[in-house]
Amino acid sequence: TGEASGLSFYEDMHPPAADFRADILAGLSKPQKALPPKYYYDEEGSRLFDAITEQPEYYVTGTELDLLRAIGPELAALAGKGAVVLEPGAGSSVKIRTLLDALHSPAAYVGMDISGDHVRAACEALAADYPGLEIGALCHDFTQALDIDALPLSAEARAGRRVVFFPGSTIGNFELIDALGLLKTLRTWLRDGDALLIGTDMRKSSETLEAAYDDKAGVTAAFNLNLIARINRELDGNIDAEALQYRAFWNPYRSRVEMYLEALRDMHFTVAGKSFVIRKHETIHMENSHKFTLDTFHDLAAKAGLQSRKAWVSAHEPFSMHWLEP
Ligand code: AVI
Repeated sequence: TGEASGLSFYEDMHPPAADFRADILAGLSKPQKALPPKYYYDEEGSRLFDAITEQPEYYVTGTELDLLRAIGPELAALAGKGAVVLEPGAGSSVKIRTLLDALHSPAAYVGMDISGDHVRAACEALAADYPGLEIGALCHDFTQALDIDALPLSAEARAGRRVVFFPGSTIGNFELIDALGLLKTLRTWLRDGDALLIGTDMRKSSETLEAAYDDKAGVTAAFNLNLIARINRELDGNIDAEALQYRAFWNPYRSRVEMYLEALRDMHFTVAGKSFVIRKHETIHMENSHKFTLDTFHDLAAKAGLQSRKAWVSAHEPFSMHWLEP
């Protein structure tokens, strides 16, 4: 435990370091080339993602925030007084503020992220605005086990209901088998009476979905090409980003938007000293964004030992929030 201004604690759980070079080389060596989307988020990538959330076609963020505001009183009633909010992958400060403002005198908030600097800064900013709230920050990879009982929380916070908050439909970016694994991991943080509050985007028309993931201003395309630029810069690569065309399409059979970069011509390139070929029209698979119905998500949650207590669906573009209990 180290002291940090305004924080009750900062703990570094030493998440295993990601191996950018090995992961990128492995992805480029697959028959269907694929890059892990977790590497999108360098400084420029995080800035571009924020810009995506402001595009008129990308309904996801605004819809979820409106829904969260609308259901605030119901969330407060379900959480009761003195809840402890735990947020894996602490991301959007506006969403967590919306939740904290809705709850009846929450006892504590614990933010966690794989980047220690990021989570510490985000939690310190929150602490400055919520001076009475016990706030802790954890450098942790939320796909790994975590013993919540071992956190240095006050006695009051230990007694509070735990509400794990996982907004943004981030769960949709995982392959279903990994989404199930993640739900099972989050399930281990919960005792009887605790809850997982999770946002999931829903199926809708292919037009709406394809526009949301390929905005007119080209921000999502730039977000994808930024990972190519990062590979060229950090791994001494020479991929011609100009010869890659971004494409997003709805796959109804797998209920997901799939994002690709397509080669406009044959290309030979090297990354970290290794040679690769990509043929004209061949693609690099960049990301998936799964879309659910209430039933498909509840089935997945049930497999992870989580039952739906309550679900809310936004009135406009359908997006759902779920209150799940063990
Ligand atoms: C972070 N995640 C929920 C986004 C999504 O909607 O799947 C990532 C994204 N990729 C392109 N646009 C948004």
